[in-house]
Amino acid sequence: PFLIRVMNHPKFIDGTCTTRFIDETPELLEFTPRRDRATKLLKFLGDIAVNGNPLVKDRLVSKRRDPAPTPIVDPDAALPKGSRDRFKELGVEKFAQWVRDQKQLLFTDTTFRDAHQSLLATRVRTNDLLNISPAYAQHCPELFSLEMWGGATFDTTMRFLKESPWQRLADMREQVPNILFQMLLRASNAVGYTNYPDNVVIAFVEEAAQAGMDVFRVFDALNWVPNMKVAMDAVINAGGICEASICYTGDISNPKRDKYNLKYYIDLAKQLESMGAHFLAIKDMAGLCKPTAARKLIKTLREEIGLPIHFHTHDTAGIQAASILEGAEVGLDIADAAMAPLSGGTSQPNLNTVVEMLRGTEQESELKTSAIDEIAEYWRSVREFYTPFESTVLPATADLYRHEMPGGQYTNLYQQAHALGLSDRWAEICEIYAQVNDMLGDIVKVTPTSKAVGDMALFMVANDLTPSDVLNPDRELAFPASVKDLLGGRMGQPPGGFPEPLQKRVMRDEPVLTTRPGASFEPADFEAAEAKVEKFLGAKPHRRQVVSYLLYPKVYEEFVRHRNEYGDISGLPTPAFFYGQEPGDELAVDIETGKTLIVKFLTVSDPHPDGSRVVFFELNGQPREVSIIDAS
Ligand code: 3PY
Ligand code: ZN
Repeated sequence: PFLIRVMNHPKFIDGTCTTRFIDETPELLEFTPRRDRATKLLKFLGDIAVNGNPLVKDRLVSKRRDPAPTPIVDPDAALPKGSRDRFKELGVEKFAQWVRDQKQLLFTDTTFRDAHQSLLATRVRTNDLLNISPAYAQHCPELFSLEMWGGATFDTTMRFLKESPWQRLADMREQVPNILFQMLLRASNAVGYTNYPDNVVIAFVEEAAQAGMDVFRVFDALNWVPNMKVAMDAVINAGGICEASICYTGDISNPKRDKYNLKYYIDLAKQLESMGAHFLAIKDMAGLCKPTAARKLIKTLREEIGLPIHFHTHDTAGIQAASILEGAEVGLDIADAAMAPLSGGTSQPNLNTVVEMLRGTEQESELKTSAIDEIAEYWRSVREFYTPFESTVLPATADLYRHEMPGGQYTNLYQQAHALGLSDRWAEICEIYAQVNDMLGDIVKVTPTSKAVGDMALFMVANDLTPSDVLNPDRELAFPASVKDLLGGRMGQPPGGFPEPLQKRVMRDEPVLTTRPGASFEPADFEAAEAKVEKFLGAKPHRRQVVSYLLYPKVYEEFVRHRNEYGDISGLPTPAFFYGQEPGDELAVDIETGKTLIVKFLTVSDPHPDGSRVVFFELNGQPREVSIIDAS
């Protein structure tokens, strides 16, 4: 049997809980009243015992049931000063200057966000992030930041894991007060797939900053600067660190690919600098920035602009560590990398080995080998929990440079193709993806534009359409909604606009936007949204809850429904969350200071005539049973 202490809100643990607590920690509004919690938790575990967790249905089974071992952390030791302390001490401008002036290559660890978004379908649970957080705070204060929020995580925490993204942020913040937190913000698309009204983007940024976010990496999926301004201003006004991105596509080392050439990127970077960015990110979402290109781009950026440069890449091609090293030699300030067990392939390059590769060089990192290797061991075990979400290994061939698919999309699109029975036509899908890009006039492909290109490619392959079939006005074709969004200008404008024949063909007589979408949207009605949320939440919502609803109305409502039924299940160990317990297994869940639930699973009865089964537990030594409808 395994016995695990499940993290609870540290403010409860350290006894600083006051009446102001709920105001400061609104994510707790989504908690159930205490007396119901045990019953709801048993109901959840009972349901898993009888019906299984639909999340892992028909998927490979994880064999790991033991907790992942964490490095030893002395809870009484003072935390070493880290990047966040320095930022607070210096203020943003001086902090950015410090980053630029110092010599070592700094690192952002992406394991908490992009690595599992790229490798494990963004399914890593808060509990697994929290269990290792204290070790980072103690042993890795030399990190520039932890990328741990934003991108797809906001949606997937609620949609699949039935967790509050706000609670994840607040709880990790408590555990790691000394290292900067970083998030990926899709500019006007916030953490969604389509442009939102400006007041939603602004409210989201304000709430994120308030909940503990420091560095906001802002990008627009078409590198369209007008679409970045609202989000960048919101970050600056909220006191955050504004890291504006240039999304890298094409190939600056190949003069034949001249749409996105060196001048294009430098001009873009200068615009972002003049808009008040504090840091500049090169966002190489598909891993296309070859070592020679990285050297040329980073060297020129260092000469042409005054901001620190942060390089993000995906290792899909297998050679991107070389791009980081080339960049480091010409003044790269910060690189993104992932802990070894969650690195490589469509994820980021390997943090542990890149750090070692720099030993003895002028850019040597101050990160300690023993500390990051021990933490890597933890992630190796954690990855074993997520076997159901491992994707088919898809080694990239040179065709990566043809289709230019982002790391996060590569395995995802393959899964979609598989679900449509098209996995044997994968190479063809990749080629059609490239042709769709050509038809669109060669655009930047990253969420959400990459989704539109992927949807169109699948649509064409599934219907055996060639590019000329698509343009043929005599064919009745129902184009995917994302493609209409893109060509209707609702994701913004690419350099040079969209090719007219395709745009006309897809949009027909429907209106096409050429101005900034956010400028023509009605502002969201927060009061009306608040009233709606209050109804299903059963309490007056905090602005964070209203923002969740405005970003993802259906997903948020369904999340609250789950929480009303089962309570907060984010503290359960991952094996129990996916598979329930074995008969005789015990687990311990701290629900608040001094209140621990010890849940021992005993057995499940045969079905009753009404289709229900009784699940027998011991709760803190007392027999308890719950009746669950067997859905099979
Ligand atoms: C996201 O938008 O989630 C991405 O990771 C894009 O690269
Ligand atoms: Zn990425």
